[in-house]
Amino acid sequence: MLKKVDPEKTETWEKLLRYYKKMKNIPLKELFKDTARFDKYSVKFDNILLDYSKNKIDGTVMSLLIELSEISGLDRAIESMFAGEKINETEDRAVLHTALRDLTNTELILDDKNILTDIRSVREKMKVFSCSVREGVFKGYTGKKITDVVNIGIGGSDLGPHMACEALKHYSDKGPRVHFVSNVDGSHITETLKHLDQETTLFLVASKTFTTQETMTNAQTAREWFLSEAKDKEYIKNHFAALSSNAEKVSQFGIDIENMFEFWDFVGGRFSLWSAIGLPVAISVGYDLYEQMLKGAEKTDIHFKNEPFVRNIPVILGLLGIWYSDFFGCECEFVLPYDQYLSRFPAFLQQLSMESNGKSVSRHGKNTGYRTAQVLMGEPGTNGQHSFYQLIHQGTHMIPSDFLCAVHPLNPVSDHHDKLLANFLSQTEALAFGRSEQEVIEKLRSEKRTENEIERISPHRVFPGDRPSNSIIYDRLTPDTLGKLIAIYEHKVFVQGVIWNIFSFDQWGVELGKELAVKVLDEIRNGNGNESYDVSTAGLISYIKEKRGF
Ligand code: G6Q
Repeated sequence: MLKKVDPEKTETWEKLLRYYKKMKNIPLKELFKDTARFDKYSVKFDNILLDYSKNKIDGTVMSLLIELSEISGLDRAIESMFAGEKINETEDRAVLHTALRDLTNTELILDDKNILTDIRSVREKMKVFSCSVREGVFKGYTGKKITDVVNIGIGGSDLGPHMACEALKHYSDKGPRVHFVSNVDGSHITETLKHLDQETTLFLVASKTFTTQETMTNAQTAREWFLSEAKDKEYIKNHFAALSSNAEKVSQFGIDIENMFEFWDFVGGRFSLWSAIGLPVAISVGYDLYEQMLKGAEKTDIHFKNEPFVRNIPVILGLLGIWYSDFFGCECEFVLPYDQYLSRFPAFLQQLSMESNGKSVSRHGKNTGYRTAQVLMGEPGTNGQHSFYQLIHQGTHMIPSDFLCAVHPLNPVSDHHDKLLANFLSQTEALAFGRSEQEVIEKLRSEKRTENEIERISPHRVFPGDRPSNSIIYDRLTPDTLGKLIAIYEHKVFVQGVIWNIFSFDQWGVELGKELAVKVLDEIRNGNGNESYDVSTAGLISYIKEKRGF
C-alpha cells in the first residue's frame, strides 16, 4: 500500500521552501556559468536523451527533491504498483497497465490467478484478428475487404489509440484507414460515416464498462447506419467488434462474443492503450509494430524500476513538475512536440495528468492545501510558435515546458528537418537566456534606428529569459520510441501522485456532471418541470425549450 505522508509537513519541504527563496533570484544565465551543467543535468536512456539543465535547479535542489521522494515512500510505491497491490484504494483495485506490456514469460498473481496468461491470450487474439483484417481474410457481409475501421470510444478508450495511430501513421501503409468517433455530438459520427461504405467498414466499440452514454449512443447510430443497408442483424458479427470488460452488455448489443476483446478492472481507462483498447493501432500498423510499442514501454518500466532516482527520467520529470507547481507556483505546463506525428500527444497527456492528479483531497482524506497537477496543454512546434509562445516568452506567467524532437526525420524532405531542429533548439535557448535591454538597444542601433525610436520600442523587445524547459530528443519516432515516451509520462504522473499524497488512479471528479446530465436529459426530452434547478440552469433550459418550440 502507499505510504501516507503529507509532503508539506516534512522537514524536506521546509528546506525546499527556504532554498526556493534563494534559487528564484538566481537567473539561468548565472547557473550556466557552470560549464559542466549539461553533463550534470542530462540523462540518456537507450535512444532518448533528456536535457534538464535549463531548469532553475542546482545540486542542492535535486538532492532535496530526491529526498522528498524517498520520504514519500516512492521506492516502495513503485514496487507496490508493479506487484499488483491494490493501490487504487478508493476503487479497491490494482493498477497493472504495466502487466499488459510485460512480454516476459513469467507470472503475476492477482486474486489467485496468473493474469499474464489471460493477457497473453487476448494479445494472441488481437494478433490473429488484426492480421486477418489487414490481409482481407476477415470480410464484410458481401465478401469485400475491410477498408475503414471506426473506433467508437471516449476518454481513455479514445485518446490513447487515437494518439498512437496518428503517431505511427508513417508505418500504416497497407492497413485500412482508421477513424475515431468520440463526441456525442451527432456531427462527429455523421461526418465520419459520410464517406464510408457499409460493406467495407468495421466498427470497434471501445468501452470498458459498455455503458458510457456517448459511446453507446454513437454505437447505436453506427448499428442503425449499418443495418439501413445490410438489413440482416446476422451481419453485425462481420462489422462490429467490442473492446470491453463487460461481456453481458456486449452480447446484449448484438456483438458476437467471439469478436470481443477483453480487458480487466486492473487497467484504468487512461492507461488502457496497452490492453485490447490498442486494437486499432494493431490493425493500423500491423501486430508486430504494435508489439514493438509495447516493448518500448516495457523498457521504460525496467528503467523506472531499476535506475537510481538521480538518473531516472520519470522521477526527474515528476520532481521538476513539483518544484515548479508547489514552490514557484506555476499553474500551467506545456508539452511541445516538434514532431507532427505527435500532434495528439498533448491531448493524451492532458487526460493522463489532469485526470490522475487534478485532485485536492489527500490520501488522508483531508484537503491538500498545496498545489497538485498543473494545467497541461500543448501543440506541435512550430505551430505553437506562431500562436501562444508570445506568452511563454514575454507573458506574466512562468510556464515550464517540455520540448520533444527527433534527430532524424521520418520524411526527409529537402531541408525541413534542419529547420525544425533549428527552431526546437532556439526556442529553449531564447526562453532560458532571453535578450537584455542592452542587447536590444545595440541591435536597434545596428539597424540604424533613431534614438527616439529606440527608446520607444526597446522595452517591448526585451526578453526576460529565465524560463525553464526540458528537451527530450529521440533518434526517430519508431513504435518502440513512442512506447517509451508514453510510459515515461505515465510514470511521471505516478511519481507526482505518490509525492502529492493523492490517489492518482480514480476520477470521481467526472461523476457529478454525468449524474446531473441524466436529470437534464429527461427535461430536454420530455419537457418536465424545471423548478428544482438553480435560476441560471432553469433560465437556460427555458430558453432552449422556447427555441425548440416546447
Ligand atoms: C479514464 C477514465 C475515462 C474512461 C471513459 C470511457 O481513466 O476512466 O476517461 O476511459 O469514461 O469509459 P469506458 O471505456 O467505460 O466507456
